[in-house]
Amino acid sequence: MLEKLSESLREVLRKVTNLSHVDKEVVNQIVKDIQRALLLGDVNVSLTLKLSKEVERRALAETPPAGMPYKEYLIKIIYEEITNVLGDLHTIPVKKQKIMSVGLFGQGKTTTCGKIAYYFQKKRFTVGLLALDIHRPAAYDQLKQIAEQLHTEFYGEKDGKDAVKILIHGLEKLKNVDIIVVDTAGRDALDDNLIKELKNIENILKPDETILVIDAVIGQQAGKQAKAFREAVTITGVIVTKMDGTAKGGGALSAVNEVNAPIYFIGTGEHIEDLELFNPPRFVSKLLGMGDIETLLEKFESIASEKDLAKKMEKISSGKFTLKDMYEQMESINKLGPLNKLLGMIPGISGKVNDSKIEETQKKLKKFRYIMDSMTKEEMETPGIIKAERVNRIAKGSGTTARDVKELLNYYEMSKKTAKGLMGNRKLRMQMEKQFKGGT
Ligand SMILES: Nc1nc2c(ncn2[C@@H]2O[C@H](COP(=O)(O)OP(=O)(O)OP(=O)(O)O)[C@@H](O)[C@H]2O)c(=O)[nH]1
Ligand SMILES: [Mg+2]
Repeated sequence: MLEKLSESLREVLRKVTNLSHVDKEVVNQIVKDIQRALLLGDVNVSLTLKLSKEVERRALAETPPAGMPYKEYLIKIIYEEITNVLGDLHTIPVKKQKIMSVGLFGQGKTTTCGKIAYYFQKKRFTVGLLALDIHRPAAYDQLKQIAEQLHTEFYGEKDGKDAVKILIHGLEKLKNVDIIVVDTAGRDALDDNLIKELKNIENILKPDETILVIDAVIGQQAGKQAKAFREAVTITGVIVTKMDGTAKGGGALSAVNEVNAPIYFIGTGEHIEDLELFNPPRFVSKLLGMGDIETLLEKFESIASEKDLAKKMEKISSGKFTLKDMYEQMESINKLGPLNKLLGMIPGISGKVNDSKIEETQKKLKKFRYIMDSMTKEEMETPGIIKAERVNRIAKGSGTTARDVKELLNYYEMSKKTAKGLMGNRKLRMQMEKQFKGGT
């Protein structure tokens, strides 16, 4: 992620670490290096200047606390100033609400609407997706497909011409869901028509959150665009997408400075779960290469503290282990992220992991997910009903083969037996139950 920006900033820090002495001249040189690093990473000029001047000012004015070498203090200042630009940690409120996405053509709005829906679904909210992109004919189908994949509510009018009318119908149709996520149209540039349309939608929808979706690939013009959107509607948060697809990303980061709204999430892939909460201090420590063991621990913790774990144990021990349970199990493994990414967070290991076995397993699990995404609720709860006809339908829907589906079913049978066997072991079971009950 943002390798180029990261690499050039790390270079600066390495230089600082190797300094034999620090004086005004040295600080000047370091500030110049920081400027070069930021500009290379597509951070815009005015932000680069602002940031580096502040580093310079502090480096010359402040004295490190007793016992702290000046070099380390300088690194701390650099870290703090970059973190400052990105703001504090803000997450999107977890509550019933209406969320509207805005952004230019192709930035990832529709995909991100699906990701947001999935995020809230995991938090046990009911979600409805509302398709208001009337300009791109395929947009309706794209969002509908996502809704089907997630089994969420959906409203749209395939050949509708009036976004406001669709919105009014949609609000009525989706009035019972907890969270409404609205997908809007993109454009090459923010023209008058789009502004008018977005304002109309905003007036009627009265969104709790209006999220600017901006991709990390966008480069220097990002700031200008973000500003234009901010002037049209009230932006409450930003999601930076395609963080996996660029070495620079400074453009998007500069844009955040323009909209004056926090980054809620970053998008790190095309798949529905590729959405990460954005934590500026952690992000910057990673960018600067200060091994991020904290993220790792927290992720593990969140999984261990799954509240309904104890309940699940009970279900499994009574012999009911459905595909849904297996899906959830795989999901919690998935939450940890790709194994190689995980290992990369451990200082010292970064970049050294390249295990084709890990990749193979990951691929298979991903395929299983696609297959299960194509099953109905009923099939997930009572896998016994999945016979030849259903197997074929599921294979078609998930873009796999009947053989893959059968492989999954075999895998499920095996997991079920393993789970049952484990639970049959009384001593082990009591031990686990004790651990889970005590741990939550
Ligand atoms: N690698 C990667 N690709 C992404 C991400 N988010 C979206 N994409 C891809 O970007 C492309 C455009 O995404 P859409 O969601 O259709 O973008 P949009 O803003 O709705 O586009 P329009 O409706 O045409 O304006 C698709 O191919 C997505 O799969 C991300 O975080 N990482
Ligand atoms: Mg779209």
